[in-house]
Amino acid sequence: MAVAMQLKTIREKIENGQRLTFEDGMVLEEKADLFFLAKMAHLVRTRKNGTTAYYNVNVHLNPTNVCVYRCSFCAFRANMDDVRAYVMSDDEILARGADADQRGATEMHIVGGLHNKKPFEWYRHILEIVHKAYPKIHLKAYTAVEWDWFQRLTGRPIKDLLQEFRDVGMGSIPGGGAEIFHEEVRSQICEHKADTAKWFECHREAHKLGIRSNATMLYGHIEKPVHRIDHLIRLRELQEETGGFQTFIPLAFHPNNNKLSHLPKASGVMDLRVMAISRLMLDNFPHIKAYWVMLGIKTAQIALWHGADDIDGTVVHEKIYHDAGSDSPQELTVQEIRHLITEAGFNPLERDTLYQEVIREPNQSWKRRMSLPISQ
Ligand code: V47
Repeated sequence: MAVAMQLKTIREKIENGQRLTFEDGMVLEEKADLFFLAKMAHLVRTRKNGTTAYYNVNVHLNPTNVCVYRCSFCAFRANMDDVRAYVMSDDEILARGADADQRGATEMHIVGGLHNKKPFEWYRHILEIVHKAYPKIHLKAYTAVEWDWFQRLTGRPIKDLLQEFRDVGMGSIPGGGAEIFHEEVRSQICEHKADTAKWFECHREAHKLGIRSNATMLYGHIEKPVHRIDHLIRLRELQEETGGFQTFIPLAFHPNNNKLSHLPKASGVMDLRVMAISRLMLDNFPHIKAYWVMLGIKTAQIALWHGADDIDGTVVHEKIYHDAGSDSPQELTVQEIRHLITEAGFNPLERDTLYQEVIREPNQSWKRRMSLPISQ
């Protein structure tokens, strides 16, 4: 079929709310120009989220960078005897909680290395102390790779571990560790850590328990278009089964200080293409996030016109990307975030981790509005 005809068929499917196939995804990757992708992704984005662009007020906590794994893309990890190695004390962790509370953060995003010597109880203890001191802050904690590690440490089913950690304060699961699911790539960039089946088992079990999660895709390294489309379709299939994913976050590979440093950084066009194709293929995901720390502020702003409806949050204390060479600032103020959303032509709306609207009181306190203004 001629390209124009193929794109016309895809356009009609999107306009009629029909699902795109793997082959359609490959046509988008290989034959559609950016303008076509932007137009189509914007249609879907507007259908799902109107002119709203979500953000939140959040703080990151990476309790240790010591990690048993050696993923080739990672600039954050350290060996136990590295000068860069650190392990946060309880006091330092609680100070981060106090900082989050003082900033009015509604979320703490907690992920880190898999420390050679730390028992799984240490990871649970972190949630316990933060939740006890700051119960209002939602703890989005530990990626599937960490849950898999806890299972390896204890020999217990992931479901039990999820329940146990939920009981002490875990609220939802971040989307990291997904990288690229296809074995041809996964075996080359993160051979030893949780495999694709484990990643999906963890998210499936979480969803079955009513725990929401996110999903990511690390692109712009050695993967090919076929691997990206395969990745998106696998996620779409689990979402069809459970409905437990909230947000998809495409993560551009940052090449500094890691074993893939010889690779070039993804271009702005590639960032926007991946964003738009993700919006189009993941028709059952309510949200697509343009993570400004990774994309840079300017690209994140324009990504709102390429399918994204969320730009993450104020993100204080982020380390994983900054260690890998991100030149984004260390944090954005709420005023800056609202300005960049408004300037792009969208309506900023502060959400909590579960996409409930956050209402700020003049006295600095905040509360969650229990129903969303826009039906998903
Ligand atoms: O899994 C690590 C990626 C992820 C590099 O759920 C790198 O809301 C690029 O998952 N270049 C962790 N990427 C971050 C993550 C995340 C971020 C923001 C929001 C959410 C969410 C989740 O970071 C890892 C890996 O894919 N990563 N090193 C690097 N050099």
